[in-house]
Amino acid sequence: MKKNLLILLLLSSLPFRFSIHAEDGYELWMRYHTISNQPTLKEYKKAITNWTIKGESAIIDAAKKELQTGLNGLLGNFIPETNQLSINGIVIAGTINNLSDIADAALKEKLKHLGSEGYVIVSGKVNKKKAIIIAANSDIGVLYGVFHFLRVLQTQLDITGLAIESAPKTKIRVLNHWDNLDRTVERGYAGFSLWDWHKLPDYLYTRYTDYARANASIGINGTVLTNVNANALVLTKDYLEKVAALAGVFRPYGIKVYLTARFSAPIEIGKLKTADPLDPDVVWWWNEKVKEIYSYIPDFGGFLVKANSEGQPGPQNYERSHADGANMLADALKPFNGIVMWRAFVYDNNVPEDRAKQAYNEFVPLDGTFRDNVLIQVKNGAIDFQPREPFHPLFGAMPKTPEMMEFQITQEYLGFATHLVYLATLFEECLKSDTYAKGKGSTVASIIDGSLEHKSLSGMAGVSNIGTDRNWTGHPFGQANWYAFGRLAWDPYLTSGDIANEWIRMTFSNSENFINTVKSIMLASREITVNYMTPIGLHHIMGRGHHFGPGPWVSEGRPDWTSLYYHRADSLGIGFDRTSTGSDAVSQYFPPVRDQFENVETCPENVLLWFHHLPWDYKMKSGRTLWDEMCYKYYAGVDSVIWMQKEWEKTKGLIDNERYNQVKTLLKMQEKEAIRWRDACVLYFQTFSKRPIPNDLEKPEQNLDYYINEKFYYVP
Ligand code: GCW
Repeated sequence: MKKNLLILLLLSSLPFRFSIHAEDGYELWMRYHTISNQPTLKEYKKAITNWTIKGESAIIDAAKKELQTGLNGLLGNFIPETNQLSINGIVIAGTINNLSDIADAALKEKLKHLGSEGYVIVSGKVNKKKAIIIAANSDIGVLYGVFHFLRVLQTQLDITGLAIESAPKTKIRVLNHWDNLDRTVERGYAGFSLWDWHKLPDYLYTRYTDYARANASIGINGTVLTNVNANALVLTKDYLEKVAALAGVFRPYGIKVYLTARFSAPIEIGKLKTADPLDPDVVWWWNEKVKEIYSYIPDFGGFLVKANSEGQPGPQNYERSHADGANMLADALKPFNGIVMWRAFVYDNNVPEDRAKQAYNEFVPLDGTFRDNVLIQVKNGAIDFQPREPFHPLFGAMPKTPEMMEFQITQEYLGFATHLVYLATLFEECLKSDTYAKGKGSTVASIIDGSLEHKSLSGMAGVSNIGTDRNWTGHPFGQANWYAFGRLAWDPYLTSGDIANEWIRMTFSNSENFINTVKSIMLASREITVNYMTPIGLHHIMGRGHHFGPGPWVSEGRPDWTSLYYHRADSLGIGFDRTSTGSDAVSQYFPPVRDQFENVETCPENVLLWFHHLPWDYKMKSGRTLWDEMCYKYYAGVDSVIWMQKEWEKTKGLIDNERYNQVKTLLKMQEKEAIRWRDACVLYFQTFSKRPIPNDLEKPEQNLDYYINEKFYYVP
């Protein structure tokens, strides 16, 4: 006993507090390790001596636990809970009702504008003693406020004059898990599904709670547990009991559970002959099913539906529209305040139309016909989560319907979990895009947060990158994408730089040196990936099916699943003509965006080949030919991965060796894969351009056949 004490004392007196366990990334951005900056620590210790959270509920209990754990960890010693309000340095949290004795008029006034999830954090005085007050209109606001306050400490901000007000700008902030009931995860690269259906409802891993904590800490308030390529089984009694158990774990963190509804469920598990949304028996069946779901999960969020897309059943199987299908489910959910998130990701291989145009063509005519508890969930781009896509033309084109964003956090098309790609810059680029739907300033952000058309329903979904890997996301930097998604769902106007700054500080270190280096890697990483995968607007040229690595030669199967369909390279040139002389997809954008894309002179070069088929010797702004420019981009991509490695090496010793080495190894792998991308693409496109790789660039080591014949087995 004495010996143990001695070891503990010794450890706590070390200049940095090394944790006993390895830095395996499990703690995400909620590490709460003791602040190593001594002046800051001293200042915080003076300002925070005690804490109290008023109120009683499961959410308040969660807030208490978090604040206690966070303060103890960050300040390096036990910070007691107290009932005594006349002490200096107390942190007081609660709903405004529970704080009515101490809250002044100004505070009450502020909260009036912050809604049910917002909060304020202010430095003030209570009984003439210095205090920090975290106040909200509801318990969940208190929990969000507590997380924000801990973030302030984790990022080592000044806490002397706190005056923070925050409220989410979107209402539905959900992760979409493409998790199957057998625990495989579609497009999942971080192990298996977190949901251990076999052991549910009885066995509840602490990981479920940590999942909820992590989400709540960034304001995520919902989770769709199951794959959009849905299995009706999850709607049966046995599974609903399991879902209810998970909902019970998530509830104290303000996270609602949603499920994917397989449109043919009435046939598959209901023994009906049809799933026609206008058939009275089908309507009855869904009404009963929804009632049953709410008997298990009283705060069930609703359904996410992928219908008539990539082989999924839907209303069109019965000659009904997407609105008929969505409304039928919406009516069943309405009495319980449930919602339907109906996906716009639809395209048909029997339709000769440019795939990029199909969602718009199908949905725009339906604007105004959806129930008020339906949101249309639109992917950021019209094709499919490519490294770079122009924003989806549907944004702003359905003014009478709430449109929510679907981003993909999991890196299906961006190198899986071996590539460091900070996606916040991609998200930001899309959110900031001006659709001109109602003139200048009609940004995508203003559409999905509902402000442009004064919508009360709004939301953002992120296809999750989380799995059973110890560090949750496979690549340690995958955590940043989960984090950034949550922060942007809360406030789509945040910048990727500010988010990176927060995340680095909380996840790794507050050392300015470290932050600057790592932030520059993160902010550059997405463009680097675009360069070695799909520069100048190329898209969908990944390996067949699994989408791992390059596959510009993929040519068999349904046309819109081939690469040839997208790059259209021939002896004359390359690119998909989507101007008025081609598929005319540009016409789906509002002017002046339409004209900007239509005109080869004004079309941004980073999406040039998305909209134009251009000759190999087309003159780029750099003065180079298109062919040369393409080569330089591919080579620059690889060179930049080497640059990322050199930068990362500068951080050795600034953080723990475990994560340092892990990232180092992954960057090496990324280099290898970037070279494969570069060489395979340059060699393949060269068969059309018939031009040499510019002299100052090294020649590929392998020939094209080598890359075409490479086999990858059991790619996740
Ligand atoms: O990106 C594609 C994926 C599919 C996915 C589909 C979708 C869930 O390759 O795996 O299916 O999009 O978003 O529905």
